[in-house]
Amino acid sequence: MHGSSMKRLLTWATLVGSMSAVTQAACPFADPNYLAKREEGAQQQTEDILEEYKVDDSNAYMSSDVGGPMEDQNSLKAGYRGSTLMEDWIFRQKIQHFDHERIPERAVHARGAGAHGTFTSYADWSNITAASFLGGAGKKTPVFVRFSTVAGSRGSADTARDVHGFATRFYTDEGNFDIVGNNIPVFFIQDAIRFPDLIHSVKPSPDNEIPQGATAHDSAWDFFSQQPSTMHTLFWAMAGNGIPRSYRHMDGFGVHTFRFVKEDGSSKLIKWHFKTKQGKASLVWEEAQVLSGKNADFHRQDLWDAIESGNGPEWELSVQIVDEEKALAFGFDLLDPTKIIPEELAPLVPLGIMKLDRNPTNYFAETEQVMYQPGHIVRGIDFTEDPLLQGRLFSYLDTQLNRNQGGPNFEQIPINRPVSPIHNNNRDGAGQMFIHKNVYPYTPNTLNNGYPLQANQTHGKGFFTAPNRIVDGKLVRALSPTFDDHWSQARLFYNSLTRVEQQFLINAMRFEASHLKNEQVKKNVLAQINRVSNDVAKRVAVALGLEAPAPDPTFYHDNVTAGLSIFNETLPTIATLRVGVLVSSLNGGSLAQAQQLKEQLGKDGVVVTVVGEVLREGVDQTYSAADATGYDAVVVADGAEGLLTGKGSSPLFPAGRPGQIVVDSFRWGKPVGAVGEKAGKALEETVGVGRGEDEGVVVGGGVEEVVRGVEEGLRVFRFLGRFAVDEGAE
Ligand code: HDD
Repeated sequence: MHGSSMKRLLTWATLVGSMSAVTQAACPFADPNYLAKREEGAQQQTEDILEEYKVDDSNAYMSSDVGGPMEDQNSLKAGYRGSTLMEDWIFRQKIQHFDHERIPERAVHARGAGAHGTFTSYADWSNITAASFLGGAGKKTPVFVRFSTVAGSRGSADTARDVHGFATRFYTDEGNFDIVGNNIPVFFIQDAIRFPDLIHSVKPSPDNEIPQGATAHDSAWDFFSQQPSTMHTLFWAMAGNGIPRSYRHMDGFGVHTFRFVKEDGSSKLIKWHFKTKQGKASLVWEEAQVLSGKNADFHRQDLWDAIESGNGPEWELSVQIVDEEKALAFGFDLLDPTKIIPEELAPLVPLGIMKLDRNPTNYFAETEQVMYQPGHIVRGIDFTEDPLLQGRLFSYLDTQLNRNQGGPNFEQIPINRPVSPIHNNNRDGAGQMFIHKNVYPYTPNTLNNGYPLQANQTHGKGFFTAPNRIVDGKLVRALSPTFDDHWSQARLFYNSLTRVEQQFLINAMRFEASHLKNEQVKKNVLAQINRVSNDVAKRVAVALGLEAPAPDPTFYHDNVTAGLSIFNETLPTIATLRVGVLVSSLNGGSLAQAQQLKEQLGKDGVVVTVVGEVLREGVDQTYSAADATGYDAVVVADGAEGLLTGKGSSPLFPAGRPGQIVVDSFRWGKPVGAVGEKAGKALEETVGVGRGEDEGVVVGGGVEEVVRGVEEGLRVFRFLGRFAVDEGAE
């Protein structure tokens, strides 16, 4: 038995022992089954908690929904050519089921992908929280994480520029705990009552449903510019955070300030951070746009493949901790979800590690039916009065009712069930899965000896809210004046980026604003950006052919903070990154070299795809299917030079495709390499630079030199020197 589980059992046994002296009959925890079930919950930790619900069709005969055998797949007719009979209930059952296969897609975050994994606590954190999943070194808790984009519908492309959802469920031994967060630590609005307005403005136009999964339209920017609380989040989304390289290469945040509550009831304010162990990385915008067409499933595919290859992604779960009295001490309000706490003011305390290592068995049953709620908290964690969070506590519960066709039993769906036992007086409802034996489903009762008893902190570990929390005040329908500054932190974010990232952000704003038709909206947008930075406003204005606004300096400052740039650190691992090796399928030497490259790069977990004119042994993909978006780096093998320069044009692939793969890779800042003199020369001709002339271009050497160079290049990930920056940019 796991050490901490043993300790847990002892603790509970001791508790039960002492309670039995009080009143044996009235104590639910004296029930040996209760303990066994609870312990079983803890034991299941690393196992597949859904195993018992899985259906295995191998070696089975087909049966109807009520278990009778089904013979064939023709409907029952009056004669071979006759009409179908109403009495054909097999037909009716099958078609009826099909007609009801869909549940409403999520109103937001409809597009997503999920995976199972485990959270392992680094230590016993009872000095800061009573949350049991943080209660021991090495303690393991199963998790299910769903990543998503916000605006697009269920079939939209993964790489649309958007905030990304990062929702995590911990199946703790004291119930389900969800962190329903994003990959951006702040949010657009400060009061949940404005959420429908935000979403109506970013969703497609109500008349023609255009554009899908994109904010480049008047209504979104009209709202952003009229609701300046959006500025900070908007700046994050316009930078690389809106277009991550993969779900694995982004951080996650709980966004709101929450509370940690200790056994003694005392509490502190906290913010949740999931820090990616893969390193942060982002696509470049044009690449993301091409990907939307070439591979709309890019992110879900990446997550799936990484897990299947045994390289499941990891995140370190950390918190920033602040004393309750300091909620206003930093010059902004910790209840305001548009603010970060700069790491210099409250360092990250790493609590444990989360690893995702198992793909779902069934997308609908798991990823589509998982129903997260910020209201799913466990003992030891509490809310704050953040008005955005408060509103979410209603919205998610309500939305799950809608998604479960009005039935209240959605928590009984396998992916939503806790691993701890459920005992309460909630009854009936559509799709009730439990058969309750208790015929006295009310509290208080004497007829069932008081069961199920109400828990309290001594018996059954009761509280969900910090006992010392005081909430009072006069009724006001307004936001706190401490929420008023919408620009200083947007500027802090901008100041903290590298120069090229700043340019990417400006380019993104130019792209979005260029799609605006209404002149007044454009001017309003510039006015808001100008409150953050005159530099940004001027540079966006130039592209729009509008006059640059005069500085509006009230919120200007030169402060920077750590940890916000995506590009200023190298990646800690290159495992699972993808390299395309371009060969000529007909050239044996080229193929042999590709194998060498594959073996050597494969040692570090890099995934190599060999691309040739036709599929044959040693060739994984054809040029007709290949594209620069499919790889993080490309290498031209000896023998492919003719294809690259276009001399070897062929009907087997679109004109110029091999050269285009190299050119696009180079333009998008990826490492490119070529083995040997001839391939090296062809690569130089194609991208216009040769050995030593550009970082990240490795030409002419042998296989080993190219492998080394490409690996170094992958760690850098994108060579920012290749991107043009506005002349005179500050
Ligand atoms: Fe939300 C889904 C994250 C504000 C209402 N939200 C949803 C999901 C994520 C977030 C990750 C997808 C969960 C999944 O994968 O199933 N939402 C956030 C964050 C917010 C936020 C980080 C601000 C800090 N959301 C927010 C507000 C409201 C909602 C203010 C409503 C007042 N969100 C919803 C929803 C969704 C949802 C309509 C759609 C599907 C669902 O809940 O389960 O209720």
